[in-house]
Amino acid sequence: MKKCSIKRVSALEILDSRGFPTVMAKVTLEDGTSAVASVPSGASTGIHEAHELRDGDKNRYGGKGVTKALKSVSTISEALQGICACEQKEIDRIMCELDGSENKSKLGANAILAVSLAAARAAACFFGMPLYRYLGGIADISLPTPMMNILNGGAHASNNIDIQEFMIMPSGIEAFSEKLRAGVEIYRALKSELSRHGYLTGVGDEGGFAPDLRDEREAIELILEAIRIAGYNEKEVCLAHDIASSEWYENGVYKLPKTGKSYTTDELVSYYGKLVSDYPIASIEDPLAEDDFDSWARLTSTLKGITLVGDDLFVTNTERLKRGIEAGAANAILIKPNQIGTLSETLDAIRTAKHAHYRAIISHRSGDVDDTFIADLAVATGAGYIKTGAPCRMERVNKYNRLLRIEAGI
Ligand code: 2PG
Ligand code: MG
Repeated sequence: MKKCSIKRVSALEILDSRGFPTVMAKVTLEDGTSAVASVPSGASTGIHEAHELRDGDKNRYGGKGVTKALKSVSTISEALQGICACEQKEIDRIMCELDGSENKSKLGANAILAVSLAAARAAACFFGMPLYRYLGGIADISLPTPMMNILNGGAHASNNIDIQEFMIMPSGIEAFSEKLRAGVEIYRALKSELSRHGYLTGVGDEGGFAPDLRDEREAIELILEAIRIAGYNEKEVCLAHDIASSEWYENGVYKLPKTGKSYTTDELVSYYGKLVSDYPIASIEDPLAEDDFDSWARLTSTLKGITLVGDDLFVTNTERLKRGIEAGAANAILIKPNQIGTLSETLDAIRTAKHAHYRAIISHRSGDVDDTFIADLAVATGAGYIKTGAPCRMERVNKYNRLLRIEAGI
């Protein structure tokens, strides 16, 4: 038995940032090294995501308990005994085979991913390496630009705004710490601006403000004003949105649940054209529904120069991504490890994207955890961008703080 072989895997039901149960797994190696990893959970989930196994017992956490997933981890523990923790592909292959389903519905992607990530972390600890170094090798380090969601709407807030995310992207600023500082200063300026206009400054699920506003244009204008007040310009900081439009889509029509407006696909395409010509918007995520590859392709050839990010469209799934590349749908993919359920498949999707010159943006979930794995993943893969919320609420800020430590080498 090698010292780095897996001795046992255990798991615990912990809570995510919304107070819902989630899975933490602990991988212990033969030499006594151990590491834990926890998995996040989405609210605006794509229908093609890997399955998150929940108990469904309404008497416990309203059905959201994960004790079945904990049982899966016990099954996984037996299957992984004696496997070297640095054999990530083998570990992930064994778990997928053990599950045997299309979408990890038998063991649960939440159980499988927690183990997959904890195994990688245990291997990094075993070798005494920082996680990003273990995952990325000796390549030069490049820190990602944060895409900070400073105003929340859609499924992440109970305000009257249908667009899910209003992000700022300090891509025109050099160092990560300075990008972060710009984000924080703009966030603070936005808070003052909102108060000055008499709006509430409570926050949504991802730490962005969540006031009732006149409409999305007012939200954008308040953010642009905050950028200016904080002393930055549009070359340094631009805007990005996650529309999360699959949440609106019903029988060929986009019906906005909060405002009651409705759009056809064509109307929505021209709406985006107008928005990007009126405002410094660099990136739009999920502008169209998750299965409409044709309209996505049309939008991608129409909105030249704009990053169009497939989240629900691709669900971190290499096969769906390949279909998109073939069709010319989108030019970027959002990477959420829990959409696919293993680290190896996550890395595959990133590799496939890079190969096709699609941008890969590493992302948190709206229900996140006190685990910073995605920060190391963003550095290790040189992804260039990370989406991990506002500089507010510790499950968001912990990723930023981890990146500061990596940048400083501390
Ligand atoms: C998204 C994510 C993260 P959720 O849609 O991109 O911001 O939200 O985790 O609710 O799917
Ligand atoms: Mg999204």
